[in-house]
Amino acid sequence: VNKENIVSIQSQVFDGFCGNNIASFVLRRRGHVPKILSTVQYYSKYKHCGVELKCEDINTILREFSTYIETSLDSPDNKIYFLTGYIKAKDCVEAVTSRILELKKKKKKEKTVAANGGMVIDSNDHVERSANCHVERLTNCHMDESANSGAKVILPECRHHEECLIENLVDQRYFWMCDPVMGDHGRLYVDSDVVGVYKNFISHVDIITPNQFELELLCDIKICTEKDVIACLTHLLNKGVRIAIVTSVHYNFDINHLYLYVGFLNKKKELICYKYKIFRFDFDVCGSGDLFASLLLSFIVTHGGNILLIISKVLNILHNVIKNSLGSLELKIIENQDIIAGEGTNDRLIEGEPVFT
Ligand code: PXL
Repeated sequence: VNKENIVSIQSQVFDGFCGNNIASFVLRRRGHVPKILSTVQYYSKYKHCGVELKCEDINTILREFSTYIETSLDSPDNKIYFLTGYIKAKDCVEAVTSRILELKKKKKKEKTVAANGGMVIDSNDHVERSANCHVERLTNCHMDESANSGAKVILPECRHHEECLIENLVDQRYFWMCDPVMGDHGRLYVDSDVVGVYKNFISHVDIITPNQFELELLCDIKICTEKDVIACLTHLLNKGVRIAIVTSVHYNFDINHLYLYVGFLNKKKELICYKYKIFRFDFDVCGSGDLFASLLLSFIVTHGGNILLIISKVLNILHNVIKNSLGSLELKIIENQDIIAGEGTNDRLIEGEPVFT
């Protein structure tokens, strides 16, 4: 019996690569058996003509999945991982999030029943998460600051630090990775009222992976400096998100690089934040975010372990796939399938460095 249930809810296109066209290939090529729900069937990511699922259709399919989970795989060991991406309309985002939260409630009850010898204790996840979540300072693991360039280098033991372990940060039995796909570079490609829905449901998300524009929308903060990024990540974590990752921060003072930031709270509710400096290719093709999210989910499901190392590996794969796609209008997903299926360690890893205020 396959106890790993990965559900990917994203767009599908007739031509090219984005959304589920990427996620279904990446997840299957890496050995998973994902369940795929496509919220729209468009011509391409450049031409949004085609069919959009109605929220009733989404409800029908996800209710059926919920019944399937309850009846045929009725065991607390079953793991469910949701990956959500492009959803165009407000009522559809609401339908998806409501079904995810319903199932989560059921799974939580199941766990509490098992842990209490049959007695149901209905814990309130939301309150439990956001209580006492104020950020006092930015902390870090041991660092070596003596390196000649003055650059901060993370020592290897940091990688194994308990507070960076994915197992300690999220409940892997029931997990929601939300890529709040809304737009890029100041342009929305979903209905504008979708923003408010994501804001409302954000406290239930385990990992959120917005790009810079989407992070600005979610937090109502314009990002110009690192301080702004920290303010945004802090905002999301205080709302209850377990791990916040912004995938593509670009600064006017450094046009040759993009920055990825990852933030989470340690047991003392202090912010732990790391950044990754990424070489910026002259490649402005959507889909890199979709590739990042599906690879990240795969590594989390298969390996677990240190989130900082997982991000390094995923960025390593992404870097190589983009490098090999330069000059094309599409990510070359199929041509790079062996890189995509790999462990991301064939090159020097892009390392995270701790961020302080
Ligand atoms: O890559 C994000 C994405 C997903 N789905 C559709 C898109 C885009 C970006 O343009 O158009 C349909």
